[in-house]
Amino acid sequence: QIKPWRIVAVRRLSEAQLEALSGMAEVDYFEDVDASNHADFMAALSKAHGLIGGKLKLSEAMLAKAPALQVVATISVGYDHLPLEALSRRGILLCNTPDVLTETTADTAFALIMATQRRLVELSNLVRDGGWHAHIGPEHFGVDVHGKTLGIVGAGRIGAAIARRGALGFGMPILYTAASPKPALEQELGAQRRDLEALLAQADIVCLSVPYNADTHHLIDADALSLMKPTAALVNVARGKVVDEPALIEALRRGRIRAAGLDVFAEEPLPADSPLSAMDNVVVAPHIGSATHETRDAMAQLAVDNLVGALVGSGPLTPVNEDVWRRTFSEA
Ligand code: 8YV
Repeated sequence: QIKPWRIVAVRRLSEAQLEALSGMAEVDYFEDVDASNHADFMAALSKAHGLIGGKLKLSEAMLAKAPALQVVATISVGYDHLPLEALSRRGILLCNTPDVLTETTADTAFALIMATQRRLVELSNLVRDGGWHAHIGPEHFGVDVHGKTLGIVGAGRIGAAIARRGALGFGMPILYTAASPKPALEQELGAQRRDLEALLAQADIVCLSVPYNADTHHLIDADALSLMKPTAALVNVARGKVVDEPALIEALRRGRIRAAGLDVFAEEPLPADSPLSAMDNVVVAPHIGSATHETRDAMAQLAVDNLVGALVGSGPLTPVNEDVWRRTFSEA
């Protein structure tokens, strides 16, 4: 049976999802792409109509070598790793996977908030290292989560879910930044909108959940950190480059802020010699925001549904550059 479509798939698809794609297209599947198989990947991409994968970096130079490409379905809600403007110029549809990961990522943010406030990793290591000799005293105490002021930088879907956990679960007053007011959060949670400077000065825990783009690059820099309370903690489930990492390291070293809980970093994987890995008041996680079995499967399924829907013409579920879909596909 001649299959009209060629698809390149990179990591994270289940057998069932791969079968669904193979039923309607020739699929070149790569468990991962690195220097050892990049030439094979580019050869496959040069013939591909669709590309699906998780956090796959696609440069404009790579795009230029994919003349038949029509749809890119990223298995992620963030798409800062993809050249959106170049894709749109080429009339290539980009789809992402919002919503299905919102609650899991908000759970991750709260796991970091709890671990950071209560020094969980540091004290777990103390027990493991045989350091628990006597009664745990003030030198090992953490600080409360309940009742503390939670500042959400970026009250989008994920930020709102974090705010709900804080307000409804832990009785936390909520401050938030957003391009426009969020009446639902204000009515439901009593959340109050602040500009960034005011939020940083008033929050006990500052949680970053903004998309990464030119406007949010190094949004949290040395000046921003200097506005925070010395007793405050910074939690980041957005993107590493939203924070000026050297400035954060300096602020932590000098005690300008008390602690940090980080799931994302300027360079990933985080270099083993990063000071962030060696500080007791910093909890680090390997970008596991959406990394549960259930959620990653739902994300991959949504990406498959996006890709198939766009190619067969029934339409994507969650397009990013929807105008491309309207302009290029729906008139086809
Ligand atoms: C993972 C994320 O990086 O969805 C995003 O934007 O950052 C995380 O969910 C993604 O799942 C990788 O595919």
